[in-house]
Amino acid sequence: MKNILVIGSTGQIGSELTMKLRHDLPGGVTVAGYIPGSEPKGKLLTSGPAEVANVTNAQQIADIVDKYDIDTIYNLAALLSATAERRPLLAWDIQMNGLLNILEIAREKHVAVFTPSSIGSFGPSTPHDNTPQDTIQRPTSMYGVTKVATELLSDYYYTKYGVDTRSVRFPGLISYTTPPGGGTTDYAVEVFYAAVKGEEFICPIAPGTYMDMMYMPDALQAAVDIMRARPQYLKHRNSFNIAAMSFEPEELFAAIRKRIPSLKVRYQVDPVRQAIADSWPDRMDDICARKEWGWSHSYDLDDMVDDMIRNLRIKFGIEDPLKIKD
Ligand code: AKB
Repeated sequence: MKNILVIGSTGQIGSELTMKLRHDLPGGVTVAGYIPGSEPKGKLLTSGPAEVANVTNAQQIADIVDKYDIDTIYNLAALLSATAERRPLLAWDIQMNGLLNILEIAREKHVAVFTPSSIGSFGPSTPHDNTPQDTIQRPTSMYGVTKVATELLSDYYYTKYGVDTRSVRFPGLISYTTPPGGGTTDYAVEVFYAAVKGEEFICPIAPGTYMDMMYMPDALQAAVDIMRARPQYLKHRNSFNIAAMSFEPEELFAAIRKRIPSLKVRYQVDPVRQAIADSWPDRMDDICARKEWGWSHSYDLDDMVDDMIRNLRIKFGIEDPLKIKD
């Protein structure tokens, strides 16, 4: 992994993954791929090359691969679960036709491909507790349908053509750099913004709804480590369960209130997001990722809450009230 194209580099994962790859792998080039209207800004723009890279435009992607001698593509272009329910045809176009374009280019030009899967690849008939690596995957959302199909198509290109495809099933990702948009797990990010700014938080997910979650630094490390793993140890490829923490809204709010007691929450459950959340695992079993490529997480709930609050306060120039008292 030396010359890398990150498609979707201005999104929640891409904006941080691009910077990490540039920092951790300085010998090559990491190209920030974006679509017009979501141009990279600041350090993301100044620290390396950027190119328009629309997954639905195969020629555009092929040209970038040739221009920079790309050997690895991180294909992060996707509509998240709630948006995909509103725009299922667009979700299919980006997630499936886009993926097919990338896999064909990868086959012709010998490029490795990472396309994330998700807890969304599971459905109501999947065992919800300790969801095994290999189990029933019958999702009921368009997002889930595309994620299962992504896993299958990526494995197909590996077994049929030898394309080096690898992936992880991300939990809900919590981060402070770029907000997510249109996901079911977004509440677990949005509540931090409300807490730090002293605003009331309207929660779209009902109390008692458990979902897997992960802090962004762990997710980024997983995305790098899986692509650098020794292939002879990989029994699975697309896609590995990875887990870090599982909580329901009240547990998260209690952890935030330990640091910001004034947090106010009102529930206004969104039926679309709630139905999706109810169909997803409560917690996944990630033993295969641990055994096959040494996956382990660093952040638990308390570490993550501390770091999120500290960084959002810096981002918004808000003093820590406890520090002021000292
Ligand atoms: C979503 O909520 O749609 C995503 C995911 C878990 O894949 N964050």
